[in-house]
Amino acid sequence: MKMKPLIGVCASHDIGNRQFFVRENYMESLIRAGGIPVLLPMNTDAEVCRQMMERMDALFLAGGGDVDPAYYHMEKIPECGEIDPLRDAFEFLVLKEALDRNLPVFGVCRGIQVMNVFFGGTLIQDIPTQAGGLEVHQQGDHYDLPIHSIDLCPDGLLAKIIPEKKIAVNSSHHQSILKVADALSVDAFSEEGIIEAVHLKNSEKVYGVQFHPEHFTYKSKIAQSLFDYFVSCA
Ligand SMILES: [Mn+2]
Repeated sequence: MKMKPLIGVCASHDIGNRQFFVRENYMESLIRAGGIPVLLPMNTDAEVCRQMMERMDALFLAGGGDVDPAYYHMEKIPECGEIDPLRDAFEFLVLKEALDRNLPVFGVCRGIQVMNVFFGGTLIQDIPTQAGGLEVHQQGDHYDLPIHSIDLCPDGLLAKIIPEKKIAVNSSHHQSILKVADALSVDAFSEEGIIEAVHLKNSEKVYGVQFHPEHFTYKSKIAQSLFDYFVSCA
């Protein structure tokens, strides 16, 4: 039987309790898609990160806290969340290693933001403060229910994976992309113009979404298809 691809997963970090952790539904969605997800332990040893990605077939960037605005050359505003220097440093290291190897990369929520900052874009540090008080992007609970819709750009990668013009999504983010990196192309917007999906211009296997499809995959083919497509690229 064909060996299933190994999907390196950048997960979360409980700094106080010194634990790495990951939401089960990310792992379930990746397994359902035919991959074997592997939690990557955060570290900043460049050689360890290089060898880690040498063994992986794809990189998955999960949701989490805010990227240090220093990475996009902006002052941190008080409404920006707590930052995690280890997670930031680690994810930028493994993302570079993955791209150097032409591996598929899929980013969710913080993942799309890490991707945009990596390629030179900037972020809205707090949507309620910096984007006119929009509250709809933080639904708080019931993450397997949609809270807003997004419009898929007709020629975008997302529209290729999901053959729809508009889909309903959940939302659990207080940050989003401000300036899109030149290397990235926007694939979906919310009604108010919040960027909800991007992909790398010269690659159809590097992409990210601002919503959380992992909460829907148990019941939605559309949500699962984002993971299926990713693993099929690996
Ligand atoms: Mn949203």
